[in-house]
Amino acid sequence: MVANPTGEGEWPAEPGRYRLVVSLACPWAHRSVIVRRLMGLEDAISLAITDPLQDDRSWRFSLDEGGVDPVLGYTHLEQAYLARDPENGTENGVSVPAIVDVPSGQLVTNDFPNVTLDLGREWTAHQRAVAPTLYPDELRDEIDEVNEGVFHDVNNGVYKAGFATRQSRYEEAYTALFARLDELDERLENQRYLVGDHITEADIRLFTTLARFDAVYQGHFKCNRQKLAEFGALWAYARDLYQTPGFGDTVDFDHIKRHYHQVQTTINPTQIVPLGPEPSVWLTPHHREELGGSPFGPEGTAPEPLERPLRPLGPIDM
Ligand SMILES: N[C@@H](CCC(=O)N[C@@H](CS)C(=O)NCC(=O)O)C(=O)O
Repeated sequence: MVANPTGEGEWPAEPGRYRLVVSLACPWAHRSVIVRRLMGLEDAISLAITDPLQDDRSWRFSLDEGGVDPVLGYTHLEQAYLARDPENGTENGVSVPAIVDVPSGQLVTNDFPNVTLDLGREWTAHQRAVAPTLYPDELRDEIDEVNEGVFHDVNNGVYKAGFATRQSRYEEAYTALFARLDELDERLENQRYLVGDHITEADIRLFTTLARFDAVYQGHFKCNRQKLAEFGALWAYARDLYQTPGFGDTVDFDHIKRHYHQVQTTINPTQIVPLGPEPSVWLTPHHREELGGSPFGPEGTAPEPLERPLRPLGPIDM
């Protein structure tokens, strides 16, 4: 693990100093995009969006003019890893999310679970005034417990099923995944959010997998006992979050579908990208307000709507 941008030590929380590099396809990176939005850290930490399709040097900035990230001046994220450690910087791969120190061009961290916790905890002085508390002290044990099960069986579970090369491993992952989804579905029948009455880190971690479920995991990763849209509470919960500012406006189905179906050619050798599902189903009424709770806490408010989409849409998608 590399150092985190904590308030102390080598990497102080300093507005304008860091660039968050993500792929909008990646569920682990997607968490950090949501937290950055919910905390109102857009002006403090800038965002770089990679091409959803890596090349042999991994994540690249080919969506930017000239194929160069305008802030870092890099064509590939690996350059930040190598700026930090020219000898061994990429020996463990090049992954997103990554926080890069702009003045030195060095990778600060790619430790994804801590990136979101840090954005919530260490950047309080720079957050918007009415930002929610995503990891409140009194709920930490419960959030950690939920996250643990969700990580192994759901976030990572879909990958274990999808990349299994033995039938038994696939079946094991599939069984654990749907057992956990059934449990979450039941938990969410009478409560609006996973832990407490407001959105927490636990909801963000589950949401990024749910957002990809019907578009990718149920077909491409063979997680097909049923679609998310065939669950009751879980599907309504996912739509509730999607319709909350910071969630749906950070979901990019084009990047998501192209990344998995075109990059993971051992699973999808034809690289055909499915056209469905129709994204408007995410906007249907969910009626979850009837369960009480409030998304951003007693004092918190929603982040402002995005002035423009996270990335330009258009011919670049072809
Ligand atoms: N691999 C990271 C977690 C984040 C992750 O797996 N990101 C994926 C994208 S979803 C990635 O960048 N993988 C490297 C690659 O695809 O080249 C870690 O375990 O620390």
